[in-house]
Amino acid sequence: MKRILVTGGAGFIGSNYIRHVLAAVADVSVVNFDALTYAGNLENLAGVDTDPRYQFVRGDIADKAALEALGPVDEIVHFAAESHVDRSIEDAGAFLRTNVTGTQTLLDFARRRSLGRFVHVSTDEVYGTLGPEDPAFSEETCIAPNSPYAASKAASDLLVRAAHHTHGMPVLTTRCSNNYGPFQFPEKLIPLMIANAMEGKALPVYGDGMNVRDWIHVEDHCRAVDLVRQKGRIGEVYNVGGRSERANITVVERILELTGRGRELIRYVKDRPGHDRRYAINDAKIRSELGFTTLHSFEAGLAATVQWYMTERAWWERVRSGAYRGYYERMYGARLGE
Ligand code: NAD
Ligand code: TDX
Repeated sequence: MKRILVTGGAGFIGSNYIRHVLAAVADVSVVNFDALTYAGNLENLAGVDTDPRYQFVRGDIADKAALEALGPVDEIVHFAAESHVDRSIEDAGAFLRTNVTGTQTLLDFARRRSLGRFVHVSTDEVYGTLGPEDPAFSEETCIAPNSPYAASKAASDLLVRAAHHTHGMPVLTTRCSNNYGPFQFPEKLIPLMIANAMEGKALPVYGDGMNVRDWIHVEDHCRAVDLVRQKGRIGEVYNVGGRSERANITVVERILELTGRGRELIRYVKDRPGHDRRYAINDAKIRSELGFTTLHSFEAGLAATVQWYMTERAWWERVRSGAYRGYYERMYGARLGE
């Protein structure tokens, strides 16, 4: 049985990945290593946390001693990051510490232990921005990050690349477009708009609302990451996309329809500084080399996601109120004597 160290497994994509891999692959177990920042929520793993193949360890990827204290692991899937662009514009400090120093600390740990595959989960934002007629980002597109978040992720990609070239480490990198789906923190566009619409609050649309993102359902991204973990070629980068480019305003209008609210909730607000205009992904490589396909259309996936936020209203209300932050103490604190 392979033991996978999943960093950032209490976040949006990491928790979906743990659910996916434990359900889809019989002979793996998972150590979820997560610092539980504001974005980490163990309630995302409710139900999975009783699986005997699952273990949670609270720790920081930039903390060498915390990593060293881990028991045996075979492979790493690295999701842990500061992930929100607007926060990086306010203060880039945590982004450098976690995304850059943390990734190097994790690489050093993997090298000391001579671990197997190290999958680095990156983003299409490292490629910068596109004009309306530009061809989509391929793996050959030059890195040109525009936000402190994207720059910190690009730095981590280069450190991962260097670990392969210098030390021969068995690394693989994925660069995915915008994810949506269950358990996404309601600071990102889609869950923020759904929650605000449900509460009858204003929906803040940056700039002219015509910025374009390529949306992929989080389950499709998780399947792609695990395909790369199992079958990807060592040292390679794989783009992952949803082939669903949409202008932000189109997404917001559809959320209003799905929640039964009107356009009067839309507020055009001051634009994000340095706001990337368009992301689009050329995903020919992962499709032709590894046979990847997406299973969710954006229309059906968005409708299902709105339905999830309606059914799981208690989940995001606890996030918004801050109540979710007590979960660790209740579940683990007493047992650990913390
Ligand atoms: P998220 O913000 O929801 O979760 C991040 C998780 O990492 C949290 O559980 C947090 O507690 C943990 N974490 C943060 N700093 C840590 C540290 N120093 N040590 C240990 N754990 C730490 O993020 P997400 O949206 O799930 O994104 C996961 C990964 O996927 C990130 O690397 C992100 O760059 C990448 N990505 C995200 C998207 C997207 O649309 N959300 C798209 C492409 C790539
Ligand atoms: O309130 C908002 N209003 C708005 O118009 C928010 C939060 C966002 N937006 C716009 C900005 C973007 O054009 O919506 C678009 C999507 O914004 P985010 O959800 O913040 O995502 P983005 O900046 O595109 O970055 C996301 O995709 C790539 C993730 O947050 C990253 O972690 C990932 O790497």
